[in-house]
Amino acid sequence: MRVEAYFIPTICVFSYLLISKIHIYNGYCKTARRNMGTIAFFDIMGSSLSTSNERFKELSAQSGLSISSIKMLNDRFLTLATHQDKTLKEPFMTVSDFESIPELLKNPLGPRLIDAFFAVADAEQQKRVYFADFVRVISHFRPIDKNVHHPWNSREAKLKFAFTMYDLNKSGTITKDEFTEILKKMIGDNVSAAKVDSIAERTMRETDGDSDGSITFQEFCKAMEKTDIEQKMSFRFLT
Ligand SMILES: [Ca+2]
Repeated sequence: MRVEAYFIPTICVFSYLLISKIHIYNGYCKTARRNMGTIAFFDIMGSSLSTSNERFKELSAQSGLSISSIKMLNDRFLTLATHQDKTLKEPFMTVSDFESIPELLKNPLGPRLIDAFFAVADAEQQKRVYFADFVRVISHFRPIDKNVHHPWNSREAKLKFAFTMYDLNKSGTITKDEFTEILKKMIGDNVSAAKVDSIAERTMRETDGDSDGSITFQEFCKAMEKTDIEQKMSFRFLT
């Protein structure tokens, strides 16, 4: 098996979980919104209709997501965010909001998935995920637009996101221990410790270009060079 294959399953697990959850919720929210009426829906956001539209347009330019996808994500976000910043009048999510999603708790990679949301700019420091952070993380799973550049939705942004999943202490490099920890969670208890170690050993050998014991983002990109990350990390419905 090619070495980058071991980096891909995490991405698949992550995206599958996240997206399927949104699918389920999308159906639910459509019904809820129909019941509440559009105006009530915007009232919940704590901002006027026109402010919301302006903001959605901004997020759309950054992420490449369509306005309707952003509205769909907003529905999802509002059902999850139980906190409100009183000054900004903006809802935000904390770790406990993410932990209230049973599918995330059940998944062995759950804590990593939650971490990924807090790894985006500003969110980590404040331990808060605002709607823009939420959109930013999800937009990594949108197919890339070849003609227009969207900063949150490029090949590099996708690779960076995948890299962050393995860089547990956010030092900017992946060590063998970090890789082993994720690998164990991915392939479960059915594989012997010796086998896990030999996979980790081989992955490090083939990815760590200068053999200094850790994988930099550049080395990671090199190993993923031939990987169709656009295809592996994209969901056609997320437009
Ligand atoms: Ca290295």
